Amino acid sequence: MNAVRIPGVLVVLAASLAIVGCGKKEEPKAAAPAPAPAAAAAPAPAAKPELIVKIGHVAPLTGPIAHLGKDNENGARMAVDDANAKKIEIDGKVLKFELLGEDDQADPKTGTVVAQKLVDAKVAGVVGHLNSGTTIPASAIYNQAGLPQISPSATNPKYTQQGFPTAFRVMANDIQQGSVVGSYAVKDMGAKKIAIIDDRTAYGQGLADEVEKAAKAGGATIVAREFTNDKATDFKAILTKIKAKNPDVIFLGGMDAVGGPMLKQMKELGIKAKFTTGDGGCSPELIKLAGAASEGVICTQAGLPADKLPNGQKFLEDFTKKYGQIQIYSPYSYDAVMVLVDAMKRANSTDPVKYLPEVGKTAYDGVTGKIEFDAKGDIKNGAITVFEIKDGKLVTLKSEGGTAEAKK
Ligand code: ABU
Repeated sequence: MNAVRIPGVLVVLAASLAIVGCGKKEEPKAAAPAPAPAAAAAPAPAAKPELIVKIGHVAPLTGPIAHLGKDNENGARMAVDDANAKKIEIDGKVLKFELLGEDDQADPKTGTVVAQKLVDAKVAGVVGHLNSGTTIPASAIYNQAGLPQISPSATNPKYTQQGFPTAFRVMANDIQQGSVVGSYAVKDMGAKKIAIIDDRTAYGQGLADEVEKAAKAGGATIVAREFTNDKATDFKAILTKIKAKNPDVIFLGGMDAVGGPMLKQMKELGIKAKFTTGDGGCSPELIKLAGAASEGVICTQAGLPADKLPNGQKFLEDFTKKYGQIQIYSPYSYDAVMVLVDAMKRANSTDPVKYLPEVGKTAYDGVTGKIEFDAKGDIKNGAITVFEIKDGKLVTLKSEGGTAEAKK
C-alpha cells in the first residue's frame, strides 16, 4: 500500500494552529443581512389536458401463427408511440393514444367475442383482425357500433363486399392475388398440371379458388384439389395422393405454420413439384420452419417490397431495432393506425361518428405506399409482389400494380 507522505513542517504548523484555535474567544457575529427575497419563480405553464383515445387491435397472439399476430401488434404499437410523440391536439387537448390488444386465436367465434369486448371498452377504432376468417364475422359487430375497422392483412374479398361503411383494408385482395399467382404458375413457371391444397379457412380456400380460376384460364389442368386445416402438421396422406398425379406445381392456400412442415414432408416423400403459396406463407418463419426445403419456393405478398417504397426503408430499420425481424404485416398495421389518426386530425374529432367519413377520403403516404380507398373500402392501386426463396431469403422477382411513384 502506498503511504501518504506529509511534509513534517506542515504537521508542526497544523498542530500550532490547532492550539491557537482552541484558546480563541468567539466574537459575537454581526447579524447577517436579511437575504434578498428570491425572485418569484415564473409559474410553470399549465400542462395541456390530455384526451385518451383507445385504439383496438386484434390478431392471434396464441396458436400456430402467434408470431404473425405479434408482428401485427408490434406494428400497431409502434404507430401509437409515434403518434403520441407528435402531441396531436384536438380542441386544446393533447391526444394520448392507447392500444388495447386482443387475442382472437385465429378463431372466428373468439373473434366476435373480442370484437364486442372492444366495442364495450369504447375504442375509437380497430386495427384488425389478422385473418379473413375472424375479420369478416367481427366486421358486422364493428359496423353495428359504427366503428371504423382497418384490417392490415385480411385479403378475402368478402370482407369489403358486405357494404359496411366501417370496413377498410390497406392491402390488395385475393381476387388480385389469385390472378397473379395463377398466371405466374402457368406463364412464368410453365406449369401444365397444378395440384391445389387449402386449409379450409376463409383465406386459404378463397385464395385457392381464385388461383384455380386463373390457372384454368391460363390453360393449366388442376390435377388434384385437396384440403387440410390450419392447425394440421401431418400432410403425408394428401401429399402421397398428389405425388401420384405428378403435378408440375403445388399451390397451398394457407399460412406459414402449415407450409413449413408441408415443404419438409414433400422433400421426404421425394416430390419434385415446385411449391407456391400466397401472402400468409410468404414469411421468414416459413424459411425457419422448412429449412433447406424452402429453397426455390415462389410466394406472393399483397403489397410492394420495402425497398420500392420511399418510407419503407426507414420503417424497416426502426422496427427491426425495436422489435426484431418483420414477419409480413407489421408495416400494414403501422399504416392502419396512422390512417385512423390522420382521419381524426382531418375531422378534428376522435368521435367515430365524426371521423369515419374522413377514413373513406384518406390520401395518406404511408410506409407501405400511398393509401386511398375505393367505395368498398379496398385499397386503390393495390400491388402484388412475387418472391422466390433463394439462399434462405425472400428475393423480389416482380411487382404488379401499386402507384407509379411508389415503384420508382
Ligand atoms: N392474407 C393472408 C392472411 C390473413 C387472411 O386473410 O386470413
